[in-house]
Amino acid sequence: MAKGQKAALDAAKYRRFYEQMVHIREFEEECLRAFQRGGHGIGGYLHLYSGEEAIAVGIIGALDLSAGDCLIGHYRDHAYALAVGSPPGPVMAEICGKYDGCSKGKGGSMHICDAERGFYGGYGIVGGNVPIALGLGWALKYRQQAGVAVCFFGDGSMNQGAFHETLNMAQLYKVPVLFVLENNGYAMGTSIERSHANTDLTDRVSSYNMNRKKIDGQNIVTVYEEVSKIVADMKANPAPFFLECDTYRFHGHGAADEAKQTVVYRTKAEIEAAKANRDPIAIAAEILLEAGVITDDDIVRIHEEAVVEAKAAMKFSDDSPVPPADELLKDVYA
Ligand SMILES: Cc1ncc(C[n+]2csc(CCOP(=O)(O)OP(=O)(O)O)c2C)c(N)n1
Repeated sequence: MAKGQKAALDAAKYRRFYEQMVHIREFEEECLRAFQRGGHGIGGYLHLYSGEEAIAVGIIGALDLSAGDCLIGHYRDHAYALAVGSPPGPVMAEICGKYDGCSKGKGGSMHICDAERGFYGGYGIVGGNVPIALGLGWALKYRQQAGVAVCFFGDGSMNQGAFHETLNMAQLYKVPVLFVLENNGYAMGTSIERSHANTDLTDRVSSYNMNRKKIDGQNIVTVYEEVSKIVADMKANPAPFFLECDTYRFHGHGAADEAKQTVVYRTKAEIEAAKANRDPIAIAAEILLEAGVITDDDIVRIHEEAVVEAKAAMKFSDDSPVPPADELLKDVYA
């Protein structure tokens, strides 16, 4: 649905989606501030999802996690955890390397996980989660469960050999994996023009004879409605699907390149234009206000609640101890 179009929307559902997007945004802004001021334990990696929230929220909102649907992410993974309903405190504590984190502080920002809620984790190796998603989908098929496995990845993954082996096998064996390309235009500082011989990335998978579509990843209504249809079809006739979501990331690749991104690979004007015209939260606000789903007061209240929740998550993390030394080798498999 385009901006400005009136539609009857499920008010409770879309209010919830809007809240989730704002909560994810504020949670990550709190992470960035903590990274920049230091002292909270966020060292090394911190990859923020700001600008891409409608994808995680719309897609996860279209799944039935309690009935077997599941997902695996890549390293830009905080939003997936929050969207499946992981409590923000343990997610923040994990990002900060604390003992009350969802992986006891051993995973960090790139490895948030909540298998009980169907989220099989973030993944630090670019493209490494793609064959694992095939295994998740295969398990559903093998057990004759009517679910789908969702795999989120960026355009960088599409230049890995394992990506192409996985798509070929998924289509050959009709494994119900929804492959979700979050195309934000860059892999670290490399634009798709500099790394893909064919920049039409949906067209790139045509050789696998797989159902595929490209959508606007900034519009929560589009994402939710399209994915609801796709998932219903995948459950009726198990087969994989490739979905390209056109999106943009507002921050640097990681918090560490926040300051130098505009010197190295993109202009400040490009980022500012995306923030002004392609912010999924602003787009949702406009659509939902017009549809009468939320009010201006709701917007203010939701934002304030999100700020309070993010600060409480950081306090939870700050109050948590660092993992004790005798934990170092526990739960470590490789
Ligand atoms: C196998 C492998 N090679 C290189 C890296 C270093 N690396 C980390 S993120 C990244 C870029 C990935 O970009 P993309 O898949 O487009 O995801 P985005 O950051 O845009 O969400 C690279 C090359 C890695 N983590 N794994």
